Amino acid sequence: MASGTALIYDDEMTSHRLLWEDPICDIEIPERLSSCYKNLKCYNLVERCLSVPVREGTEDEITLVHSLDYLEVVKNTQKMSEEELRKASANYDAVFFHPTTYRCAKLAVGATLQLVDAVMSGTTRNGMALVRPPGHHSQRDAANGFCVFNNVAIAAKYTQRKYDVQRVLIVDWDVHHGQGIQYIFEEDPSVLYFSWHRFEHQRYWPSLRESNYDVVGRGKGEGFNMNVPWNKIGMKNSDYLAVFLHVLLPVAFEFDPELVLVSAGYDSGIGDPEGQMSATPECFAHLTHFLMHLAKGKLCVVLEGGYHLRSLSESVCMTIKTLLGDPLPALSGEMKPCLSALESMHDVRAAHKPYWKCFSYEDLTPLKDLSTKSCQLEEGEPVQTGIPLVNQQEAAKTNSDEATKTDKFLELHMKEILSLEPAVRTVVAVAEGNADLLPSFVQMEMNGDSEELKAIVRAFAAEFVNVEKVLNVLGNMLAVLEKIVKKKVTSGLVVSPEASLSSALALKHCRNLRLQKVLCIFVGDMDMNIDLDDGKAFLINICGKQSEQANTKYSISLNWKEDAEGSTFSSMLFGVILPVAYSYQPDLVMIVVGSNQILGTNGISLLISLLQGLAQSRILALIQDTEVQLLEDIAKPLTGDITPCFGTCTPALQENIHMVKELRKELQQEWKMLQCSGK
Ligand code: X5A
Ligand code: ZN
Repeated sequence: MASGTALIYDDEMTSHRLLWEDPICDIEIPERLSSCYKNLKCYNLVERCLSVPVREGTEDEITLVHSLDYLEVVKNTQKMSEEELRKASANYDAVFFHPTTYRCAKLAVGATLQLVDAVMSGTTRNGMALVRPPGHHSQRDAANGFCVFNNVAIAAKYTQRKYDVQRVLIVDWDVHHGQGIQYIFEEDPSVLYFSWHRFEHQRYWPSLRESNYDVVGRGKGEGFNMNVPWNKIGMKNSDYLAVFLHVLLPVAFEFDPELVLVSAGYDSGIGDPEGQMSATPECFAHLTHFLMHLAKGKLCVVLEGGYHLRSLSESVCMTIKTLLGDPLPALSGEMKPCLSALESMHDVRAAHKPYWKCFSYEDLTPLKDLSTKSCQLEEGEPVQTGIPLVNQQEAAKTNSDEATKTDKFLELHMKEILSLEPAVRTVVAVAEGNADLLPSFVQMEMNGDSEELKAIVRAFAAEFVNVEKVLNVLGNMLAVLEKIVKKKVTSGLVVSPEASLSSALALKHCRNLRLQKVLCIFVGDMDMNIDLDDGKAFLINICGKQSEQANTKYSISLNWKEDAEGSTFSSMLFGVILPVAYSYQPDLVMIVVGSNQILGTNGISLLISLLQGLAQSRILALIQDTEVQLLEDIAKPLTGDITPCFGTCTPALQENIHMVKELRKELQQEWKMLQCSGK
């Protein structure tokens, strides 16, 4: 299995720049690239990546997407005077050419292909290419929106040719619609294109009818184009998360791509003058983390937009840290999607209901008829850009005030979220009896004979103190728990024949350690004697047996029928467990795995791996079984090694579907991240 993260960057791509005054284009500056690289160095991330050199994309590669005529047009800009460059630029919407533009655009293509080669050949697991000019607006015959060649679209076609890949997923989290990518793959079912974008009922650039949610692809490609329009500015972490959980991820797992490409624009981040959204840098860590679970981890992130230098460079760092497998900072902010986001989510889910099994069981009220004029521009109504045209000076001043405010905010915010991070990503383990059961990559805990901890164990479970072995395991477990809480390590794994007893003791000790919120997840049928009354823990019980207990304020039960690795497992994961977990915002996740394996090993490792988005990746796993395979499947994701192999094609089980539906209905008021409709 491939490991490591590739980073592709070259200073030369900073030579392309705007030579004249143009208030629309003057945000696409060379410093966008250099400030990202500088910040990566500052976080010591450059030396942790495999540095891959750039190359030029060849004419054959460029013409996988673009016409020969257009290639000639761009080529000809090399020898133009400034006056001629101006004229050539004016042929397109929001574009500028420089004598080095052709060279840089070829490097941007080549850098992207180098990344794809590193990942597809298995040299690295994933990676990021920092490129300029960006690509997603450019079309077969046209430059558009600062974009010259469509780097990501070319990469998708190139991969399909060279590596005989059937399915590629493109996730476009740039705040603009990558209409160029949409046009290129509109009729192609082998490339699933997902884009969210500032839309404001078609009032925001590029103001296209075809950016709306009801445009789903054509011909054979019907259902393989997903547009999520943002009709309000100020979208937050919870809005982005909700769209991932309820729109993109269910479809992406069902599509089961062999490669994921990200059109990674960070103009969807806080402080950006174009996007006007509010997502903080760690949000991009979470988006990246989710995507790392697809295509066996083959994830290529390619820079598109992003115009607030601080926001852009912090978000890029968060993306690369996550690709490297670092623990994730907790997602900040109130976990409640706004009404406008809920409406967009409802609409796109309804539009895609005919094409995806994951939506086919949902009650989605029919769509509004968009052929009516309701959302279209009035004749002659001005198209809005990021900066309102009225009173430019005033606007420029407010914008720069805003930008400085965001700078200050981000400085504090990054300090805060990164100070919470454990020094290293380590997993500490405890096994009763023979330690050789555990995979070699975890570190053993030997402090269990601390008298202080033993006293706690004795006080807790007097009837077991005569069993020396149990006393040791429990003492060791408490030592692991303390290390996690004190941030000496990230996560821990404890094999205990008494998982139920261990979990009760662990939870009690969490209270001693003053943890406010512990998310407990029990998998398998086992006795639970944990005490939930003080509200400092929340229990999700995944069990095969029908439990008599009703759901309460502090616990829910998921009665799961038979093996759940198939399509319904994803509805439980993205439809219930993760929304509840993210809404709860725990300080620690404790997962207890009983011997009755109802999820299967793949299901367990996927669950554990995804839960690392919570509680700064602090997870204590308690395992009753000593089956070596299970231990590995649990230990591996805890080390940041994501290798889930996820079956998708099992038929949905009606009982499970029904259970998930009822549960969602029942819990939506309390757990807002479950919501995915404005109705
Ligand atoms: C790549 C990108 C934006 C163009 C905006 C023009 N382009 N108003 O973010
Ligand atoms: Zn953009």
